[in-house]
Amino acid sequence: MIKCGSFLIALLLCPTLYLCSAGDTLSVTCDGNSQQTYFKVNTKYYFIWHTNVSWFNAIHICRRLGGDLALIESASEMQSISNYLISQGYGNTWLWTSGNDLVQNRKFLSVTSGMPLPYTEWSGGQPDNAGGNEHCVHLWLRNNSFRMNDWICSSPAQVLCQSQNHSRCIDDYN
Ligand SMILES: [Ca+2]
Repeated sequence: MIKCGSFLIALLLCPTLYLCSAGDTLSVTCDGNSQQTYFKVNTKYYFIWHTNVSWFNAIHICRRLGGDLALIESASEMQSISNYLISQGYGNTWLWTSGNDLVQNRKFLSVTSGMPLPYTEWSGGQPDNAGGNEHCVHLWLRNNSFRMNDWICSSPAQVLCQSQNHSRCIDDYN
């Protein structure tokens, strides 16, 4: 398979872009920061930030490295991520995602899309807004699958970032 790492390489190696298929990793470099490698799971590319940080810090880390906090959009995506995390030994890891109900309690939006979460897979009894202070969504392993939980946004967790969907919006300057 030919991996098109840049537009120039694509032009040189791929007479038509249809001959190129996406690889299993994606390298992104932003604004002089070190290159970040994303891995492919199902249809999206992700990376995990392995330092525990607040949800607010997590947003900026993903953006700084060319991504966004993960937005899980379907049961298949949730299951694929869960399988991957388990296979890679992340069973004790909590990971921030883009979901939050900071604007309105119990109305969960994605800071990545600005839209209501299209899919949720809460672990048992969640979201419970324990202590009235849980407004950010992370993943944790419960009953052999990674599921969602609302948690305190300032608490420290690792971060699941996804690559940005540059085709989501269209710039039209006409
Ligand atoms: Ca909770």
